[in-house]
Amino acid sequence: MNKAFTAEEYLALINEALDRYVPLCGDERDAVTLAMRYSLQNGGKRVRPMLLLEFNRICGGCVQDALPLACALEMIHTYSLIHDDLPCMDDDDFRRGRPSCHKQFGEATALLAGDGLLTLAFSVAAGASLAPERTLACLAELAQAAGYRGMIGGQTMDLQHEDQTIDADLLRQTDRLKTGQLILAACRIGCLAAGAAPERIAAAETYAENIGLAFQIVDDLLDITGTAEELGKPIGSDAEKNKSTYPALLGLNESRRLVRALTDEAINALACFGEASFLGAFAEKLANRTN
Ligand code: GRG
Repeated sequence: MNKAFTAEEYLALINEALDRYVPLCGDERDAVTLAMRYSLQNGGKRVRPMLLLEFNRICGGCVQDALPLACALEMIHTYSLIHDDLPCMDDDDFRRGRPSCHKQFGEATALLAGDGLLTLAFSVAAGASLAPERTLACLAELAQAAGYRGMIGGQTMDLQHEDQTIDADLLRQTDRLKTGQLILAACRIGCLAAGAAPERIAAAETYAENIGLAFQIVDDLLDITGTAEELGKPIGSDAEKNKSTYPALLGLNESRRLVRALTDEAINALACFGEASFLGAFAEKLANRTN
């Protein structure tokens, strides 16, 4: 297996590569480039690229080969956050303690910055130096996860149910797409890029589905029990927007119990990888995060 990385090492690698992919030089000092960089470098946790790189590593892949795919996924995630904050969507003024992209650059530039990141993601991913059939499989995976049957599908369901109380099943279906698909894509692409065996891909899916749902429940919990300082945005926005959330439907204690059970399930799925301590600790870290 290739050399192990710490979360800090992955973070530095990802941030440096993202910086390189959206350079600031000469003619590129335009508002859209500035807005793309502003949102990409917003102190995000880089959850998705780290998952991708670590699954790739434990399946025998090389970090430098998978790095373009990891950055592409983070660009798609960042585009989704820029568009999600727009007035026509969630209308949020703050993201990670700073004005959201449209507050800083205006709506038209924010819209274009999101579009720019989405399209750049595919160009960067296509440049991954893997066997062509692996690159193609990863591109298809990215498109599916981000698309109308994936994250956009989840966002659509979310908008359809605005100001309605929905049951936990429908909430779960929405989040499985809206939040879950990019997390699933991270784990699957990591495996696909390394040519992993089907049983390992299946185990990565089980891990992803469990941490994906736990991630969303923690997000809902933090909007009630977190602090504005740590989250970088005001708390209580779900209740203010009348959103159906796990704590609202199931209560705080049951939501916390569910996060624990999902995290345990995710960790159990790692057995077939042998040494997977990073991913076990990562699942715990996500369950206990404060931002
Ligand atoms: C607009 C096409 C389109 C999609 C938006 C992802 C999404 C769909 C909306 C975001 C709404 C939201 C807050 C969902 C909760 C889970 C989530 C994706 C949180 C943000 O991800 P983090 O915590 O963010 O990984 P950082 O800032 O760390 O990158």
